[in-house]
Formats: sequence, C-alpha cells, structure tokens
Amino acid sequence: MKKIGIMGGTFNPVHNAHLIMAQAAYEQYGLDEVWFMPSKNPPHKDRRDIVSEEHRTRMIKSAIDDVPHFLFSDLELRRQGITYTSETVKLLHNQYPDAELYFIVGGDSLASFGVWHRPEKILKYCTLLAAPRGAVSKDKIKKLCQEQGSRFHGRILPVRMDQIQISSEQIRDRIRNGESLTGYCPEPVIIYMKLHGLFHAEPEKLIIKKVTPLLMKYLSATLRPGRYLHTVRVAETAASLAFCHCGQRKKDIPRAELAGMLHDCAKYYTGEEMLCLCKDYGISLSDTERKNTALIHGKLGAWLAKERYGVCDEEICSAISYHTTGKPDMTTLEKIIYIADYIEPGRGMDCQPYPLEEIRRESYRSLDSALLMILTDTVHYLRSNDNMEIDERTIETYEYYKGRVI
Ligand code: DGI
Ligand code: FE
Ligand code: FE
Repeated sequence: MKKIGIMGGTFNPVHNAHLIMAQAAYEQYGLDEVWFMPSKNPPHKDRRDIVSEEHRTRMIKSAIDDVPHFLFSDLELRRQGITYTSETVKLLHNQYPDAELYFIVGGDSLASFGVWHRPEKILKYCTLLAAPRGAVSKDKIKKLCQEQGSRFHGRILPVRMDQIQISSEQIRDRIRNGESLTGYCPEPVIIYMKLHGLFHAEPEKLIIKKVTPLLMKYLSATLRPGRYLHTVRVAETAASLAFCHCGQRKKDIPRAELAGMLHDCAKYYTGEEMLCLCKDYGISLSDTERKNTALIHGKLGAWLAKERYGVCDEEICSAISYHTTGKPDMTTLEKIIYIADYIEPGRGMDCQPYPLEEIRRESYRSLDSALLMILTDTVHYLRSNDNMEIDERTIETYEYYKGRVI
C-alpha cells in the first residue's frame, strides 16, 4: 500500500524547516512520497503579504526539484471556494482508495487542532504526523499527540526532529530588514525572491555581460527544468552557429551564447501575468499578442534582460524580442537565435515541408536559407492548425525572406 505524506500550508515562502520536517516524516514513517500542497490565496485582500499562487508554486517547485520523493500537488489551488483540510483528505482518499494518507503538521497547529474544521473527519481519512514547532517543543510533542489523538479518536503520531526556529514570517521580516537568508531557504528560492522583489524588496538588478554560473543559477531557479535545459541547448547551438558564421568576429560567440541563454527568460510567467507585467512596465502589445499570450515572452524577455539582468547590448535584447516571430531584415545575431531555438538538439518535431535534419544541415551553410525553411515550416504548421492565429510579423518575415532567398 502506497504511503503518501501531505505537507499543506501557505508556503509564503517555502523554507528549510518545511523540507526538514517533510524529510523526517518520510524517513520515520517509511512514506513513499511527500506532496507539497499549497493552499489557495484567501479571496479577500486581508492578507496582502501573501504573494501570488504562481510565485508560491514556482518557489516550491524549485525547492523540491532535486528530491525525487518530494512532489508538488495543486489539488487545493484548483479547488473552488474555501478549502478545508477535511475536504482535501476526503478527496484524496476517494481518488487514491488504496493509499495510506499522512498529513504532516507543525506542533503549534496540532495544539489548536480542536478549532480546525471537523477534526474527526480529517482523522477518519488520514494519520496526522506532528513535528515540534512553535510553543510545542520536542519533549512535549509526544504527549500532545496522545492527548489530541484520544480526544479526536484518530491516529496522531510524533515526528522526531530537533526544533528549527525558521518560519515564513521570520523570512519576510528578514527580507524587509535587508538581512541575509542563507541557511533559511534553499538557494533557488532565495534567488527567485530576489529576482522578483518579493515581500517588499526591490527586484535585484544584475549586470550580466556574458554567461556566468550566477546567470545559470538565476535561470535554473526560475525556469521549469525542461525549459532550462532547452535554454542551455539553445545557448550552445547559438554559440556554434556564431562560431561558424561570425568567424572573423570572435566576440560574437559569447554574445550569441548569452542571447540564447536569455531568449526564453520570461517563459515562466502565465499569460495573465505577462499581460499584467506588460501593462505595469509600459510594454505595448498588438491585438494578436493580447489574444495569443504565447507570443509575448520574447518582448517581455527582452525587457527583463535589460532591466533585471542588466544586459545593455541592444542587439542581444532585440534577438530575444524577435525570437518567436522573426522580423524582416534581421541581423546575423537575430537570425542565429531564431534558428538555434528551432534546431537545438532537444527538438524533435515532425516538420513539413522541410524536415528538421535538413534545416540543421542548412543552418551551418546559409543562415538565410535555413531561416526561410523554418519560416515556411512554421507558416505551414500554423495554417494547418485551425485554432492558431498567425501573427502579422510572422507573415511579414516570411514574405520578406521568400522574396530574397534563392
Ligand atoms: O519559446 P519556445 O517554445 O522555445 O519557442 P517559440 O519562442 O518559437 O514559441 C513557440 C510558441 O509560439 C508556440 O506556442 C507557438 C507560438 N507561435 C509562434 N508563432 C506564432 C505562434 N502562435 C501564434 N498564435 N501565432 C504565431 O504566428
Ligand atoms: Fe521562445
Ligand atoms: Fe525557446
């Protein structure tokens, strides 16, 4: 029987005590998995310091990404209305009738278990695991588990661990006071908060001139793992295309690499977030972009490259900006990024009329003719896809190169 541990909470933000608690429960009760399940933002604006569900989700994912037995669950986020734990565990029980459920809580929550919504119902569907926390220290936890277990007629067991004095509130205070978070949160979470200026801090502005380990850390802390790997492959492909086509200008190789690394840096935002950010930052959008938000990440990415990553090379920013649609009369660097994004070795789409392998070969011979092949394939793909509206710029670029390349 599969044993599933559930770590519920606001995770505003997720921190090391959460991870240690989840790991201790996992080890001591032989759990197969622990699911991190953030709760929904309260509907009214009375908790202004809770950052968006997207931010909290991304921070959790980046914190648990390396641990195979820690998983993310959006069960509570997806539910409508107030989400009571009693309902959540019932839903889980119905969905996984063969699983044994364990709900992991801090000792302070266990002390106030009586005021939770229908505590008996919670214990009907799961075992509660409680770790020392707040006023409930290591030596008090066992007794409290016994007391609350017999009071609410269920199984409540202690998690043995040293009490760790880290809380989300303390982290928010430290950020407000400009104090370091080293040791409080996993590094990707620290980086994520800095990059987005969460909890009343100013977003951090870096000054990036070339691909460095720091830049890679920033990107891997924000992008989803698959997207990050795509980014690295685009950077490598762009560098080798630059090596092939800009032989005389060696400095173009690191520039192509940097543009490749950053080309999808805005890709972690949802469509809704991108629309909000463009409004906030005064980035103008066409009607097609507003309707097809997948088209916005180039423009927004160029803005982020300039304002967050401090890239002051205009051509790099414009290569990022136009990497999805292309534009007439592109520079060599702009072409390289557009092409690298399409041909990087992780891509495996079935392209028509020009197969990907042919385009890959052509890319190292002529950028212009590879570009036209990609544009032809893209227009073919978008036209054969009824529900995809073609961006005017994609067509304009296609027409421009069609009339030019022999
Ligand atoms: O960001 P990537 O996935 O690496 O690649 P990309 O920047 O080329 O973006 C691909 C997405 O953009 C994909 O969802 C298709 C969409 N797209 C590209 N050109 C057009 C387009 N969508 C519409 N609606 N119209 C276009 O002309
Ligand atoms: Fe892209
Ligand atoms: Fe891409």
